[in-house]
Amino acid sequence: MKIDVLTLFPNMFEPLKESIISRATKTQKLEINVINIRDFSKDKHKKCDDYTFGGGPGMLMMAQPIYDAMTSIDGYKDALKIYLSPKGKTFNQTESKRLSKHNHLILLCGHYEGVDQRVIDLLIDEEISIGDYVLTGGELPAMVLIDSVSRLIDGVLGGDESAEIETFKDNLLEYPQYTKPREFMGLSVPEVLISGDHAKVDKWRREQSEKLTRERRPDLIDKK
Ligand code: 4G4
Repeated sequence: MKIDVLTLFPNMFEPLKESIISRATKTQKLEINVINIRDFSKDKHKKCDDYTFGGGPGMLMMAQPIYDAMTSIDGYKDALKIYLSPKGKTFNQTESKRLSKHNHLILLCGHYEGVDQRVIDLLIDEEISIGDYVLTGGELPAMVLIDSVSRLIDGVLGGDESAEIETFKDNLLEYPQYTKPREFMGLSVPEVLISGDHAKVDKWRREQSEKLTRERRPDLIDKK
């Protein structure tokens, strides 16, 4: 998969050079391209924001630098073009799976009060939000989306790293897990997990998942 990111703050994407995502780019399962919108400003001071028509506080990102940055990307017409915005459809694991099936994503990160509406009308296919809270920019949401989608691409996770994690599988939260030692600070690993009885282990995990989901996320039970 190829992911292009349009941003005024390209340095915010440095963390993607770490760990699993970095390995995926090295093995060419994933190509991430960060494009600085400021490079496309036609203004002598590289200005990319301005006041809003109709008044009100705050600045908006101007249409022209974003439009030129977007249309400079090879194959942009066929890519899925996403704007990260608090007004978007809420992201979840189902949406992540859907996006992971695309060959080419382009992510537009807004700053200040967002972008000129004409950029959205002309170029954007989908507005996506990572949750009901406001951030200073779309960069962290873009990185959340990249991380979540990347780990679903074939070959990005290694042998011991499973993409089919238990949380949200069957719309249930994951059961508690334990590793060595058997006792820590007076707390023991539940007896059933060291019994060696796989059927009993499966039953216990299922019950724990259902109890936790009922207590913490009754909305997920309603979804089932
Ligand atoms: C677009 C419009 C996304 C982008 C306004 C972006 C939260 C999310 C932004 C803004 C964002 C989210 C400055 C309000 C950038 N905040 N929940 N901020 N704002 O996915």
